[in-house]
Amino acid sequence: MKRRALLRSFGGLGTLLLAGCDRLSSSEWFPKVLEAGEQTSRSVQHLLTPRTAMAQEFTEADLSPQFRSNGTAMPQSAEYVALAKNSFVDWRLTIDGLVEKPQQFSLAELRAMKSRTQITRHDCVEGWSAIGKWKGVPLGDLLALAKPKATARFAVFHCADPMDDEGKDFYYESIDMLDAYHPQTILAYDLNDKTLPIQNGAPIRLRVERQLGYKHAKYVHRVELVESFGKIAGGNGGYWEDNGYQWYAGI
Ligand SMILES: Nc1nc2c(c(=O)[nH]1)N[C@H]1C(S)=C(S)[C@@H](COP(=O)(O)O)O[C@H]1N2
Ligand SMILES: [Mo]
Repeated sequence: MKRRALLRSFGGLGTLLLAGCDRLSSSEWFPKVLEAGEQTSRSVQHLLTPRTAMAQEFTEADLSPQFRSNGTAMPQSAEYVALAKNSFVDWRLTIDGLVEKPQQFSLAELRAMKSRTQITRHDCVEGWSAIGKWKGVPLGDLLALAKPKATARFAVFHCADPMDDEGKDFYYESIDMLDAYHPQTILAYDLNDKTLPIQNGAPIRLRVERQLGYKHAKYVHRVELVESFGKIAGGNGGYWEDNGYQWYAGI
């Protein structure tokens, strides 16, 4: 009972903070869920941390001469090779799992949707950075169409590139719903004003700008909403996480 009362007053504080933060909206953003009262107290802890801030954006003058490729440069599955051969005309993005309305999108459909363009710096833990211009669909817009269930806590990105010789252990990644709805979290189809090259994740790759390079899943073909990722692959929420890297790779 005590705890609930505390949470309630904390929720009130969140609303107050929110009201005072309207003017900051260009540098910070707040998910709509904050206005929903019931969820406010849970989200207040995010307000008190910098999770809602925008990643730094750069100008054309800052662009790296080229955006290098790291990890997989050409997925080896027969399915991917066939899709690539036909310019991804037959490729589909699936959004499923804990959603009311599972969705499928062709590349043309994604390109016809409202887009976001951002020039950001990519930081790889292997010791290199590059500034690139990304254009794509905000993941939040796609999730809005799929209508996540209340139990959905993470978005899992399933990729087309197998990481083992048997072709079974595919690259994957996951982020929480706060990052999923962040305005700079996009599924990018263009890099530096050109169609995203295969070496950088064609036909679409995740940009989750407040996290390190390995979170930016390339060759994404399925976004699955889950309550926990414990039963997926090694159970740690990502290919590199299963190999000892941090799940939350914030910068
Ligand atoms: N599917 C997939 N996504 C991936 C990787 C990968 O090997 N496969 N490598 C990750 C790592 S470690 C980095 S630094 C970036 C590299 O992106 P780039 O190839 O566009 O430079 O993609 C990330 N996403
Ligand atoms: Mo990386």
